[in-house]
Amino acid sequence: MLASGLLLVALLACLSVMVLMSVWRQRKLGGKLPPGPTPLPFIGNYLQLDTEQMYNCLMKLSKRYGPVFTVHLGTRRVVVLCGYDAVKEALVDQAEEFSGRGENATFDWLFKGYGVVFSNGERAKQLRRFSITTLRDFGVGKRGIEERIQEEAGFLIQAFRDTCGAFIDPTFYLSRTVSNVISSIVFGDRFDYEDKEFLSLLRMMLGSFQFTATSTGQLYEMFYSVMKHLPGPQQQAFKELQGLEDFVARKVEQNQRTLDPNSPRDFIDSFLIRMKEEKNNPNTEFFMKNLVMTTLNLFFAGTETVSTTLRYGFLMLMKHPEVEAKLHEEIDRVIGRNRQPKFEDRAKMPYTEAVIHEIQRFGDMIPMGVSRRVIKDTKFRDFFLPKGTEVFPMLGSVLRDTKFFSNPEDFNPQRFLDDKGQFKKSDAFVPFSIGKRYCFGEGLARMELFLFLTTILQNFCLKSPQAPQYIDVSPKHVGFATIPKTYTMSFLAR
Ligand code: D3G
Repeated sequence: MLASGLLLVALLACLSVMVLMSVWRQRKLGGKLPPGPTPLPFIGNYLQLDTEQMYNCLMKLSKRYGPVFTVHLGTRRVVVLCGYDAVKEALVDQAEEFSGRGENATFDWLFKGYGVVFSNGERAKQLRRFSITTLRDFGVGKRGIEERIQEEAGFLIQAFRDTCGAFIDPTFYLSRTVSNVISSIVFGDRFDYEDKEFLSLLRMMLGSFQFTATSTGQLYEMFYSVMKHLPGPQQQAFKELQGLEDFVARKVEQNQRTLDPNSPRDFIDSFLIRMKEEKNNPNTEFFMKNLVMTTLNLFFAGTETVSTTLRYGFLMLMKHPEVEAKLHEEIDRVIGRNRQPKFEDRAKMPYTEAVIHEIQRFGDMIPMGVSRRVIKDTKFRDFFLPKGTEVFPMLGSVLRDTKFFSNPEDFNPQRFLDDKGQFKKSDAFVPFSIGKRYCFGEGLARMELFLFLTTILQNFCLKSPQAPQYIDVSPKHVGFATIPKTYTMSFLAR
């Protein structure tokens, strides 16, 4: 009895010392966590949030608590950064501290910390460096990939011609074309547009990407530890992600059987060769799991983001026919009808450049960013963020920051032009994020957006079954991603 009493006192004393020490450490670092609504046990701030519109709810909270505040998504403590200043001060001015990766419950179900996108520390660093170098080796940023994109654009034009002006849902036309560019790099070849397996992979990417944007997808971000065991749409998303992993794993096996260490055919081969080189390094990050997951990262991110942007872009252009007309004019004047667009043309096409920027700004592909994490105890403004704190850089709030973009809810390419009609950069244009973990596919994405958009408009007029005033460009879902409403359109040969 006495012994257990003493043990209890000792335990309590220990606990108090630990609490005091952590308070003292916080004081020493100056300040405390950013303010925010009081969380309840387990559900956090669930009662203050609406999973149908997480972005809007968080922005509403920032009106009350300021541009830097704390929110609890279930048991996840997240610091939210709103507006250009807060996001830039964190991701750029304190780049090292904010370079960790936070959670994405849906994708983490599959990736479990492996691969280049959803990983941390030395793993993320090594895989990022390898990915960038290897993409370059396979022509990214050079003529090689430009020619591949031009060729693929040619196949898309033919596919649209074959529709003979019928109204179609452009989703898979665009995703097949976009996906074939990254597929050529990671798998060494494009898929045939009639390939049934290809279409099923594209459905799996679209399905799981859309899920992260839905209300259930955002609810899953809060309560994944319970929901992963329950029936619901999340199980379908898991099936799709698993299907994608299985496909990549089969591709890797095929490559292994036919590998020539002296001449890598694709990203997978290059990774296999690096695995051999490092097989005696006990700390290597170049092993099978990272190979499969990194390849899937590139395949997925390289497909879904650009193709969703183009799909949203066409809807915006049909809503604003005067913008489409000016694009046609610039394309006819600078490129003409008799040769394929090339990336160099961009320098002479400020209007097109402005439209692409406005499509990306308005489209707001990843509104809350891919979540980050501070990798050490961090003093930020007057606050203290303990090591490991998750951070949401609200990219959408930067893309709509009124200090940079007036009437940000309007689609207006003029905002990216000066009074002489020259292209005007904006520091708040951050669809690829900023800082140490910005999107390293940015260069490839920009080249694809320019070449696909100009080649399509060189050959077609866009036609909606609805009059412009009835076209709804508000998103279908906003969660991890922004997803445009489903629609049909026709491509009329010019
Ligand atoms: C999704 C699934 C696997 N790997 C990457 C993604 C993804 C979607 C959007 C982005 O990454 C941002 N680059």
